[in-house]
Amino acid sequence: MIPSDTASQYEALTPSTLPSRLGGLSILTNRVGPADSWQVEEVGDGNLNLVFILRGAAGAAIVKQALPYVRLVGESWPLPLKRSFFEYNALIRQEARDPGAVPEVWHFDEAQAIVVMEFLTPHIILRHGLIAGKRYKGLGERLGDFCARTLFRGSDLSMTPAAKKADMALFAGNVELCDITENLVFSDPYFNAKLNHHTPGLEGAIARIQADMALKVAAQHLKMGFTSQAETMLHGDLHTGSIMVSDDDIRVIDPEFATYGPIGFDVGMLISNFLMAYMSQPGHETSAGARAGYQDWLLSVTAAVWTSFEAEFTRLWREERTGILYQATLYEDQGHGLAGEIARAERLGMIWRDALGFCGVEMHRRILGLAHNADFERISDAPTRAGCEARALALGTALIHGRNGLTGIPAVLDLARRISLENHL
Ligand code: SR1
Ligand code: MG
Repeated sequence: MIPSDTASQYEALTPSTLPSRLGGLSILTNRVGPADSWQVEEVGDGNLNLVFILRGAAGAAIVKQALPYVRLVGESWPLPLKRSFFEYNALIRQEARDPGAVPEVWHFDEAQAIVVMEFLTPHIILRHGLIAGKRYKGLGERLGDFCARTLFRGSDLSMTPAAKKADMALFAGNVELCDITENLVFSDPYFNAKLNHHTPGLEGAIARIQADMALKVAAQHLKMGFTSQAETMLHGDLHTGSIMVSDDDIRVIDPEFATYGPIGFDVGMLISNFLMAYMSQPGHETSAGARAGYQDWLLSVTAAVWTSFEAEFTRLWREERTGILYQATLYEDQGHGLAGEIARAERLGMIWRDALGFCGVEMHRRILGLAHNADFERISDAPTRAGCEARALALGTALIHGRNGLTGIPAVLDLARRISLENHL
């Protein structure tokens, strides 16, 4: 059942109250040690929640608690605690659909909007690693597999109609977080919205975007896809800040924006964030061209996300197509396996075109809207930052306009390489 908000019982944790409030949880005392050994640190640097690292005599844990408002903005923007319920439900489904991809969930308290999870160490947020110029083996491949498994297995290609419809109904309750995406991603960048902000020097690039009527039409076509193509359970906020990495492990975190939506949404958001990391690199290099090799690596990761997604989606299509869509009874069982393959290729083409559009709007909103990316924000020299951001904006526009004509990932990489050499201020 979708919870109503239980704000009357709710109380935000603090490092000093956490041991007395959670010290009775046997899952924590068993795995972390007795509460009198706990040391607690609040480390949340995201836009919405409290995140505590809890260390004790026997181990460590993460305690994540939703706040009743948007942390980035403050109490003037209330946000329901029930997002924690959607995060918990998404995490357990992602674990079932792609075992080992997300942190292990140890405990969920709906009234207090708390999820207690495994502490990932020595992991860091992927975005921080990309800013530092670190490479991670198998990164794009693992993330492409994650997208294919969670998106295929959460859809009518795989689930029973009853289970899929029940999950659609459940995640349809995540209204307020969808509302954030609907406004911040698909509308705000295309007019002078109240919460927008930008690097000085981008005014010309912004004027071009906001005067581009075809772009405003395309953004709303994409928004309609997001609101109405209830194809699968999305992560809903799959950027490089929602991924934790170590040298030999990759995990996806923070699915509180989970909702039913188009398969291409998560794939497009993810690719977008790698392409923004690519465009931001000149702002992080210590001498001109020092990050060129690293930029090539980022493009290879971008390519691997798509090619691995495509390959794993294809495998699942051939081996696990147990849902009500494109049934084997219509194709393979009639000796029409070729039709099944044509249907798969056409479906992947639709996902690809959707993904390119979502990729473009994500680029625009991370530079023009409320919530920016550290990839650009950490560039201290404003003219350099503006130059990098203007190239990313131009790439976003080209992807949205060109989404029906860009026939494969090599064409996208060529476009990114070309725009990275141009001045778009
Ligand atoms: C008000 S929340 C802004 C952004 O932070 C989250 O991580 C999502 O990306 C959201 O759009
Ligand atoms: Mg998040």
